[in-house]
Amino acid sequence: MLNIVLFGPPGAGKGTQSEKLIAKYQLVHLSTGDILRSEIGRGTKLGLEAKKLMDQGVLVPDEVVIGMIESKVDANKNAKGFIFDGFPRTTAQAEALDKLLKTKETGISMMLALEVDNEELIKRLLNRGKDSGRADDQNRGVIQKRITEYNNKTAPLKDYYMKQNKFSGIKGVGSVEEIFTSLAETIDKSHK
Ligand code: B4P
Repeated sequence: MLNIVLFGPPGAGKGTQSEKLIAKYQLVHLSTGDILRSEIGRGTKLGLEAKKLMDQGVLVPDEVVIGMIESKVDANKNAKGFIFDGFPRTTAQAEALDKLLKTKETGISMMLALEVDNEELIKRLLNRGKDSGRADDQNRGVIQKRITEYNNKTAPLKDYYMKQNKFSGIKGVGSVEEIFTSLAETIDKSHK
């Protein structure tokens, strides 16, 4: 199986690149952000609770997102592999993911990290906020909070995957096509 963790700060282009990667490698896309937004859209209890946190730019509790990922992995038993987009975001989530994949006799193949500077991230997210309707993209303070959450809780995962020799950093600034080419080259090199 080819199981990729697509990593990077908010607005790094994880969702954008995931779409292209799933088409090329026929992987199942698991985005915790998309799953949470779908819960919000349906007005579920989980969605209502998640919305309060997401609108403030803080992470949703680990047990909630871990449970969501477990049920999605279980629902896709015949998948050739997965792209985990926006998950894991904390060490507890990374450990839970390793444990879950082990029970399926598989594991993470690699972490691909999109590297983008703060100024570019803020510009992209404010720009998306103009027409996306996403409350978390419309306020500079909330965007800054998401970046701080990333630096405090998510960035340490770089070490977690580096220790396992699974980390690759990719320049995330440039055209969507250029970045996709770099990602595909890195995947093809390590997964023949
Ligand atoms: P997410 O939905 O994961 O979103 P994101 O980090 O904001 O965006 P992404 O990196 O996917 O960027 P995109 O491609 O869209 O998270 C939202 C919230 O959900 C979190 O703050 C948190 O509260 C909660 N959450 C989600 N997962 C969680 C977890 N595991 N644990 C706890 N809480 C969780 O790109 C952004 C913009 O840039 C787009 O407008 C795009 O068009 C543009 N763009 C992309 N590539 C570009 C390029 N090369 N050049 C110029 N612009 C580009």
